[in-house]
Amino acid sequence: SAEAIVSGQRDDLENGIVRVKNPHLASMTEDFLYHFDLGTKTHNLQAMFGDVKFVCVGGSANRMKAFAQFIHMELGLNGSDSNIMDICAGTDRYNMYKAGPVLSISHGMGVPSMSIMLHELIKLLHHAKCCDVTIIRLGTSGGIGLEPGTVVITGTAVDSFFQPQFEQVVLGKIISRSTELDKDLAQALLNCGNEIADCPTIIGNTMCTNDFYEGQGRLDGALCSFSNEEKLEYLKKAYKAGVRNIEMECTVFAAMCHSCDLKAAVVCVALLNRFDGDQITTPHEVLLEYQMRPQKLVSMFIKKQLGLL
Ligand code: R2B
Ligand code: URA
Repeated sequence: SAEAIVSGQRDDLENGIVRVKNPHLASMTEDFLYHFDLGTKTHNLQAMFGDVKFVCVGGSANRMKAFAQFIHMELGLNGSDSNIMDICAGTDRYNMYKAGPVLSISHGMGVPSMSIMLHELIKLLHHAKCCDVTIIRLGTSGGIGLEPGTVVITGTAVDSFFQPQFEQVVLGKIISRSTELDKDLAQALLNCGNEIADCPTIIGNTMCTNDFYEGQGRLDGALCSFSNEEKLEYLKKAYKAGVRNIEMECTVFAAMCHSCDLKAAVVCVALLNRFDGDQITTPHEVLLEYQMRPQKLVSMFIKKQLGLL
């Protein structure tokens, strides 16, 4: 890759410390992570985050708070899980919670929101000298040819053309980055899913789009420029390309984590089968149970990694 390892970052590589790929950072006297309201001058990031081994991210602030409370309980940590505070309380852009070695953060909806969060998160982990970190996105998605409630662990994150790449416009030019994810991590997560009752789990490709409606071939948005036949043709083409679910962040997540050598995985539950419709009318309680599936799966994985299972 054109992004060379600059001196200093070579040591980080050897120590397993989370790396950044930006030669300008080393010469900054202060780094303020604006959307977290955290900074290298105002906070002792190493003391606050140095022991983090697992970072779990997801779109919704409430769900990521619930996950922090859930994993706090699952890991048998001291103190009440209801005392978990939002570390980013100084801003309402993202919410962040810590339970022992697990950091739980919301990233909002869509690629731009995810990428801003990841720039600041990866720098935070780097400044805190965190080492051997695993990062997992826990999310929701629309399934293609799947029973609703199926958990999809992403094999390959692909764009709307089914390509394993993330394209970003930088200085008026398109930069393309690989969306490779960790194969062993995906397999280990699949094994966890298979051990949990009522948690159908598969590995499949996940398509990332920049819209929930037209961008995902939905007929029920405020605008729609295609027919039902054209929609089904596109979804069938996606299925043939190995795509099993659609969401809105996986490519940038995979690309940024891959660039910084972070072990990464995407675990999303499919809320509906897009061959059967577009609207999500499943009862609230059923949706809540579906959304617990990635959490239970990732909790089992973390407990195994920590030798608690
Ligand atoms: C899944 O769900 C959200 C849209 O409803 C989006 O953030 C995503 O990737
Ligand atoms: N999230 C998405 O992005 N698409 C869906 O269909 C469901 C959840």
